[in-house]
Amino acid sequence: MTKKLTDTERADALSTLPLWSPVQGRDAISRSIRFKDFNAAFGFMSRVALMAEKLDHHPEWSNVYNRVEIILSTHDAGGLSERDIALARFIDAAAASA
Ligand code: HBI
Repeated sequence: MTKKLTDTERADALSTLPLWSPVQGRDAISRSIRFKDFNAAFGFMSRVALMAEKLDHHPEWSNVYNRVEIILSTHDAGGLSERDIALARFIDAAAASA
């Protein structure tokens, strides 16, 4: 069972993830990314999907053409966990090199 981050752990983690925002009313974080075109967006999603499977930790996300909206939270923990922080770091790296 994955543990939820404490308030201090969450604040510390979020301070290292400036591109992510807390979600109103949920213990979750979100990021909206715009790519140059659909091909770049979907290629990014493919990379993240493979890593999500590897981590057994999956984003809540949507895609409209070159935009991808992502929310991360750990359903098993009922909130933000280390798994979300790890996936957020991978997402930031993948988006930066898309
Ligand atoms: N992804 N975001 C998220 N949260 C979970 O709790 C989660 C998941 N992917 C797979 C997963 N849990 C499995 O461990 C459970 O569905 C068995």
